[in-house]
Amino acid sequence: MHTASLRRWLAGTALTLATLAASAHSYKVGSIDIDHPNARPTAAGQTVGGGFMTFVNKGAADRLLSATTAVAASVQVHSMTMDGNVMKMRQLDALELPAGQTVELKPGAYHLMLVGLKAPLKSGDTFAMTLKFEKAGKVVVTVNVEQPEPAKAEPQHEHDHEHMH
Ligand SMILES: [Cu+2]
Repeated sequence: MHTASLRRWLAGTALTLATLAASAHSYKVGSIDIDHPNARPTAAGQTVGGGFMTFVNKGAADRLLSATTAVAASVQVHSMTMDGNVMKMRQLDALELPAGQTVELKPGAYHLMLVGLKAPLKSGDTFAMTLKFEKAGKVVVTVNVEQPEPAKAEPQHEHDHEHMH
């Protein structure tokens, strides 16, 4: 299911991780707080991109059912796990948001995959994304396109990803 352009996207995300800074912004729908929706800039010709944010569920268990945006043909919920040295992505039907828990979407873990980008995402751009939760309902968030700052010290497991490139 994954293509060369996706591999390029992964190469970009392997460098990232620790960021969180300047332009933090957050939203609230029902009992769910949505913190700092962001996406990585993409190269010309790249048709997929990663979307990230943090969900803090202060109420009963809920699920993120879908996400849509005008900048991509579709948005998929993906999980990513290491199977030995092989990074595997899997499309999920929904993202589980357990009661009282925080679920962080970030490179190398759960993420939103923007599929069929209509134009490259440029650092500094923003775009709207509609999130639909099973219980909390719909909310429109603004996604910031950000070039992550280089991590000062990469977590050890990130080095494993280098074998992929
Ligand atoms: Cu993915």
